Amino acid sequence: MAVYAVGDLQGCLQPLKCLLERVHFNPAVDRLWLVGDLVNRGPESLETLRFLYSIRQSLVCVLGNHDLHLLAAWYNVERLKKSDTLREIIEAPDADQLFDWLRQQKLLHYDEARGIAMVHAGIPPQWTLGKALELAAEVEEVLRDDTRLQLFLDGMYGNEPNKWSKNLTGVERLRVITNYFTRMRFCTAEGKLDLKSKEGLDSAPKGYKPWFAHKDRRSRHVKILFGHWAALEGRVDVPDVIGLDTGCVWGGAMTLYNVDSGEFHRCECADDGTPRQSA
Ligand SMILES: [Mn+2]
Repeated sequence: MAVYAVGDLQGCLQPLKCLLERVHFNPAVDRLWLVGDLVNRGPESLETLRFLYSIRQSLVCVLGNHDLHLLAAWYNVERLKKSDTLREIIEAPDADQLFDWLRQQKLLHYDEARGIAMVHAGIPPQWTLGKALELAAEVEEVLRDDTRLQLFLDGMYGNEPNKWSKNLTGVERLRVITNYFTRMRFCTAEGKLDLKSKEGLDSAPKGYKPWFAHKDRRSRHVKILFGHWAALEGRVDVPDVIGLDTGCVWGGAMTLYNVDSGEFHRCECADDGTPRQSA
């Protein structure tokens, strides 16, 4: 049995299949971990979700900002923007099944035996892994709760509050937790978020750093796999923090990481999300 983790798919199904063929992925024995942003922007969001659903017994997924946006658009189609490529999913005959599966997924996964966590954007410096798991579970519970889900999705958008406080309640509390796990790039050592800066490392305002670069980060003793930040191109330079988004949907590559051996594989992505011949 092998465990493979793959970066942001964003509806690019062919590069995913290229990677799975490369490692002879066998869903009967192997496991596939996904860092989220399964859909949107790429050419085959609906087919990607259908494929993932078909191998759901072999998957561990965490949700990204685009996945949550899809859930919100499912409840309120007005949420769709021009650049979104999600309408085909909402209008699909099997949409209910796909949504029910999607909302069962986590924001933070921790494999205790391996000592490895997986999250879409990151874990803010002021949270231990234990705290992060506890707060991720609060949002995961709401995602599965029919009576509270829509209220959360309607209130999910926004950049405030920009810092965690244990006194936060209701949708503000859920919003800041969700922003840390699914949208964060830069923050201060105390975990104050900057959600406005562009992706480039030189765009951080004074006092802000990539979430993983704060040296007293309280989750630093755990290995963390994450996606979301294509501009890093996988270059993180912090031991035990592995960035897997290599910008497939932007004409970059899709990256697969063998969680146990540490080996990387890449399939190059053309602008339309189809794999190019690659070494
Ligand atoms: Mn993302």
